[in-house]
Amino acid sequence: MGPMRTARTLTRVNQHGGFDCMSCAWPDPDHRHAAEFCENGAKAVAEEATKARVARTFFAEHSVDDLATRSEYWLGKQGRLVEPMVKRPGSRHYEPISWDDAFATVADHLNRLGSPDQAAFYTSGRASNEAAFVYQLFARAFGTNNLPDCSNMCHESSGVALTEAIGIGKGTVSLLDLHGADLIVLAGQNPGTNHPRMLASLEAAKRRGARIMTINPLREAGTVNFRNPQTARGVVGGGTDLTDLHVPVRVNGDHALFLGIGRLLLEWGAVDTDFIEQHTSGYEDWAKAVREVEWERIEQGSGLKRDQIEAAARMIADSSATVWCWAMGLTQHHNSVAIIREVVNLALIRGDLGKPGAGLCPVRGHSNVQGDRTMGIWERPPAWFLDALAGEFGFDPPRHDGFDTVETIHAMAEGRVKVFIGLGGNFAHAAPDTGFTTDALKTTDLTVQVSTKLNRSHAVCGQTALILPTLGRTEIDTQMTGPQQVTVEDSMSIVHLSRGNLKPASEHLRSEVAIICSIAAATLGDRAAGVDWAAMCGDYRVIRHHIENVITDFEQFEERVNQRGGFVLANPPRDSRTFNTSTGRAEFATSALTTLDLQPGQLLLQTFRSHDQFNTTIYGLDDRYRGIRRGRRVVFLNPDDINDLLLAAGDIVDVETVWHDGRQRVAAGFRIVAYDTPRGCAAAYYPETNPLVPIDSTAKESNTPTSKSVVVTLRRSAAPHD
Ligand SMILES: Nc1nc2c(c(=O)[nH]1)N[C@H]1C(S)=C(S)[C@@H](COP(=O)(O)OP(=O)(O)OC[C@H]3O[C@@H](n4cnc5c(=O)[nH]c(N)nc54)[C@H](O)[C@@H]3O)O[C@H]1N2
Ligand SMILES: Nc1nc2c(c(=O)[nH]1)N[C@H]1C(S)=C(S)[C@@H](COP(=O)(O)OP(=O)(O)OC[C@H]3O[C@@H](n4cnc5c(=O)[nH]c(N)nc54)[C@H](O)[C@@H]3O)O[C@H]1N2
Ligand SMILES: [Mo]
Repeated sequence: MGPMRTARTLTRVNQHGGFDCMSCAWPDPDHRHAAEFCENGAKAVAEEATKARVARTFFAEHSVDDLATRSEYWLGKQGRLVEPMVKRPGSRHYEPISWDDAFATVADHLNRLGSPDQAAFYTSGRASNEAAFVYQLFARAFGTNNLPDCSNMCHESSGVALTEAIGIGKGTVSLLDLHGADLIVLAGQNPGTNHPRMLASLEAAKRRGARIMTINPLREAGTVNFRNPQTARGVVGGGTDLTDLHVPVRVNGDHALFLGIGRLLLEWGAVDTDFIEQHTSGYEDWAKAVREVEWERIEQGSGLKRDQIEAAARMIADSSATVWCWAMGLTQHHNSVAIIREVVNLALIRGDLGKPGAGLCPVRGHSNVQGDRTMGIWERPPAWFLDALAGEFGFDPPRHDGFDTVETIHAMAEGRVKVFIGLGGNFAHAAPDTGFTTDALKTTDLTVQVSTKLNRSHAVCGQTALILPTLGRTEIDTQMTGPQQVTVEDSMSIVHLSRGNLKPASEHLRSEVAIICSIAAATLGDRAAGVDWAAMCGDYRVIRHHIENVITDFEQFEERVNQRGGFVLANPPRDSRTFNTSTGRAEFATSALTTLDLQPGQLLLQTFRSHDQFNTTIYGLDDRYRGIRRGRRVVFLNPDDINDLLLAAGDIVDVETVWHDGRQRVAAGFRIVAYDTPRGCAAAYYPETNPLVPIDSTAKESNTPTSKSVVVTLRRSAAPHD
């Protein structure tokens, strides 16, 4: 970025009057440091503020077929997109197009569809509240609820489980709770890499006497050898252990583990009977079922010995207030909703809701993924939301459910969705079953990507394809009424402002809000006459005013969000132990234990992130916390499994999925790395492994792809290794 630009940019990250770091959704403390960002936040900022540019000559040189063969690392390194580009039917190259012609092209395609449901409007969780609100408004004014988003692949299981259990699809803790906790459980989460600023909170809690338990097939750096991530040296290198107890559960073993813990807590009478009586429903059924689960199944399912489970249960029984944190290690399995409901069950028997220092904490990924959902980016909108939209804007929004991410892919494959629009993200490579998804995207008439940088989704496109380059978070966004600010909601439901301070990467860039409003105006013409797209685009306060009128809890939005630090949305379970469920109580769930039983030679593969990537954006080829240098095609295995398979560390193997639909799914050329992980477990990086995740392998109820439990086999590779 250059030293001056770097200094100017990084000093504004997560500061009052600055921009919200786009690397994760962890909240900012009230008393901020001069450097309220981490190593990986700095990488995310540098990636956006790069001086490299993708000029029109680049597209003349590289066909879409050429781009499709390039790695995400190479694509990302080309720099920022600078002007709108179009790939026309029959052509293999993108060429420049004016903004007005681009908008007219989208409008023309949308208006030619037989039904509005033949279009899908995808959102990645970096979109601001303002962009998300106008985007869903446009989709619904156009006539569809087809609003798939990255959340469908991320915390959807948490949203479903929490809504059923406690009546709100969000976590119930604040930073103060975390700092005041007696015990913090980190299940299926790697904060050292993915939420480094969380480590500072964990350290603060620890200094006040909290204990920390990690539940993970891997001992992840940061929690086992902590160093303040806000110092230059980062996390690794002789620090102290944050973790008091590491529970090496096998991949997908959490349901069995939590049932085992529940059984012990019941046996020991370590339950908060007052809380259970006053605030919950379904306890007796749950307790009866849990008492009946045999220890043999618990041990076999979790991959843990009874004494290991007892140690975990003891730590929970000894805690007066526990914060339960989790992320993708729990949400991306076939039984994720059941797993998360089991976490909630444990929190309920311990009375950990609406109590200081305790609560549920699904740690969100994308910096505004929670806010986007609050703004109505949801394929299954509740009736009250649609009623409020109708009242505010005077049109009839569609009432039937739309498509989520996996349903959208199927609909494209079957020719039921013809136009795909992506507000950010990298659908082609973030979605499961790369081969299937790629074929599906290619059958569409039009794909539109609103993007800051080049990625695979620009190469895997429809007959006509548009790249609409947009401003990033770090950049000054000037509209008719002057510079604009946007708002975001973090993982703990705090809504606050974000304002970029860098000169835009190109004078031709438009903001996401401006792009959506222009497409909407071009498409809808006189339809939805109650919506003034130009007014919203010219002054984002107009959008916030509409949000205030439509969405509960946003009273006096403008005034409150302009207060230092923003404001916290209401959270009934946390604020008053109020539960918006059918019984008005927090609900226990009883779900049968289902385990994935592997045949000899099979392994359970989880696909996760290296320290040098943000989702499909690859910053570098190292993963230094796990000791990996210059390569991403590696597969981590238990040394005994390597022996049993008659292989050796360093061997190159092809990974093949075991699945029942007759399709072959292979990812070739992975180097074996011996690693401390339970028997039968394998791990490899996403998105290189997305070809292995079957499109129909999704979680019950949430339909989330099972990116953390793919049954695979390995065989010696004939492919060259990169
Ligand atoms: N730097 C950086 N920051 C990011 C991101 C990024 O890519 N890079 N991505 C953002 C996004 S969108 C998200 S959703 C979050 C993701 O944050 P994480 O959820 O931390 O991301 P993953 O790398 O998928 O790691 C999942 C963790 O779960 C463990 N795990 C896997 N399977 C199981 C299991 O069956 N049981 C248990 N108990 N554990 C399991 C893995 O070993 C790993 O430690 O981070 C956000 N922040
Ligand atoms: N196998 C496997 N698959 C997974 C996962 C996994 O753990 N394993 N994790 C899943 C999860 S948790 C998630 S959240 C999804 C992520 O899915 P996505 O959100 O779709 O993917 P990203 O890689 O975050 O998107 C990166 C692209 O966003 C664009 N971009 C960046 N900043 C901006 C901006 O400010 N505005 C706009 N308009 N565009 C911008 C850039 O062009 C960049 O290339 O992937 C999911 N897929
Ligand atoms: Mo995510």
